[in-house]
Amino acid sequence: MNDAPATTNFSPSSPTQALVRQFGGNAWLAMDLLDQYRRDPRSVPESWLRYFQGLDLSLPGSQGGRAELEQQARLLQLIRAYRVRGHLVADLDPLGAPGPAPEELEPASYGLTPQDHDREFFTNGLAGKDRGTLGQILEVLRQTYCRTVGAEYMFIQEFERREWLQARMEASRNRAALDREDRLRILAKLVDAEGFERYLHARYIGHKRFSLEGAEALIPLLDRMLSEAAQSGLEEAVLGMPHRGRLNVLANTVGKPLSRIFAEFEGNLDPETTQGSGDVKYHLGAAGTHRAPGGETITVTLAPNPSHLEAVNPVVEGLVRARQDLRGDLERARTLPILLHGDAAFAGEGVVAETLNLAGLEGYTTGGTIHVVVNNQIGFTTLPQDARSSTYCTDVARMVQAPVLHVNGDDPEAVVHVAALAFEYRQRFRRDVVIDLVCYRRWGHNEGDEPSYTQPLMYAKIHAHRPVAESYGETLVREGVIRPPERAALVAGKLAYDLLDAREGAEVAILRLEQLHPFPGAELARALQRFPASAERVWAQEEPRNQGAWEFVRGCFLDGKVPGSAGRAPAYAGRAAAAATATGSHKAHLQEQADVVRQALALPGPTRPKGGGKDPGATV
Ligand SMILES: Cc1ncc(C[n+]2csc(CCOP(=O)(O)OP(=O)(O)O)c2C)c(N)n1
Repeated sequence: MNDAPATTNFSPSSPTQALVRQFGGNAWLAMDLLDQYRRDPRSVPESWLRYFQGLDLSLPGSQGGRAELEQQARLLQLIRAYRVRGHLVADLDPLGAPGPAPEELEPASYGLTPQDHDREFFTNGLAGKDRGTLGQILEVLRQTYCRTVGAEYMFIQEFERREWLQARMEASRNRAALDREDRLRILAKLVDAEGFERYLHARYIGHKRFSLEGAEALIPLLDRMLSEAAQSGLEEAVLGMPHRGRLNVLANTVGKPLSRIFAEFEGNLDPETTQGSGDVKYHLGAAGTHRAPGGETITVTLAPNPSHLEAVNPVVEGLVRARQDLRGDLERARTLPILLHGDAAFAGEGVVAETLNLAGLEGYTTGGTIHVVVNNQIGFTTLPQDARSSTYCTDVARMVQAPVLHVNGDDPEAVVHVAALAFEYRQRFRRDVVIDLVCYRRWGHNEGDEPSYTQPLMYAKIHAHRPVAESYGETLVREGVIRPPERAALVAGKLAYDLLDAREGAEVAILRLEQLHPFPGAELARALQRFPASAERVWAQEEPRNQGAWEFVRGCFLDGKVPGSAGRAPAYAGRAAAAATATGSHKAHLQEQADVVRQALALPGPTRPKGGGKDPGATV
């Protein structure tokens, strides 16, 4: 834009609008020149002098024109304020509402009033457009920066990285484009995450498992990140993580067989630990294969770690660096380090900063680490305000100019969006990036602690808060993605896993009843309220009909211990009555087991053995 156009080709209703219409994305350059022209007409090149004279000879003295220009400048400041500080009012905490908007995010602070709502401004490329009304501009900004994703990236000095993130986030409004299959996969991962913890909770009462509950979105997050990596042809991801959710990641991300995890609960104690504390299972590593929806695979390795929080970080970097060097992966594009952290540990442990500091050093770099902070807003019994001086637990990462994507763990679609964005950023720029998964901790630090003693208010909220699998499932029902389950299968013990495995395509909800005494009648009634009154209910068990919990559960329904069930008991799906606990033939046992699953899920299959099957006489 060296020379001005020969003529103005419009009627100049206002100088700003005139320049925006004529120059589009370059209008700001013309505005700068106009500014100069106003101060001293002789300071601009001859062609521009003529151009501005042709535009409107009265402009330099025109009060209306000056006010308009100033307003435009303030509007650009407002856009910048949202990009810098929008995260402060984003809806990030599943347990609370965002705080009030600071003054610098109020349009009024920029002289803009509701009357300006439909007025068009120059935006300089917001969401890929150069112009928009104030209403449209605010909508883009609030959707992108103030919903369930909060982005900190404007401190990045490198223009290209900042622009790339900005363009990606604003064009998508920080939301993933997901089809039905994607959404079903997210739901399945949430259900797997929750189901795993619930099973351990009931089966190994009082055992430490450092539950992931409250942060179940971590499982779809890792699923999406690893799927992106597999689709991009990466060979391996090496993970390092602390105790929180480790068993869940081993089971649902790395694919460690459940039988091995359960075996470790049943007695494998580490003789090295104090009094054989049973912590060994939180220190073990494992390797497995992740399969993306399209079938692509990637090796996933979880590094073993000691109890010392964050000590595994440089170890993972070393493992990755060695693998990259051995593979001749000089671009550091085929092996990906992923580090998981707790919020208190990320802010408090010096080794975090030390490891971040290695990221850009030629001798140590691994081409960018993706950090995921499982931010349950508490460290043991310490709340954030007593644990750190920074606003966010992730602030240390700003030291290396890593962008930070805060995301509400109760919005799994936003979570998978930031997972994909972080991966794409890492691959493109080979730099560290941080996801702050804001969530909560449903139980105590470990399952032996009672957190209500120290955090009564927080835990009153948590007790009333629904698991994300439930709320997301309801969202999908409401949006017509899935139909509400027509029928519910009640089940106890490990049969639930056989049902979950076989459930695909069946419109059956599986309710695990993991406590039989005292009978949780009120809780069960609440769970059953989610289904239509006409929905069929089935009690499924592995034991023969005259054994197991069937008679007891049936009695509880008939005796009115399940409010609202009006004496209506579930039907029976299981084996026929028998004197022995099992047939004695492995083959026959497996056939029977498959039949129990089919009955419970109302799937087509062979006729049931005489005396077994659903019990239509259960309704009274
Ligand atoms: C280096 C080190 N310091 C202290 C501890 C003791 N410790 C174990 S868990 C924990 C709290 C961790 O909180 P956070 O990082 O938020 O993780 P969360 O358990 O909440 O997921 C502490 C201080 C430790 N294991 N290692």
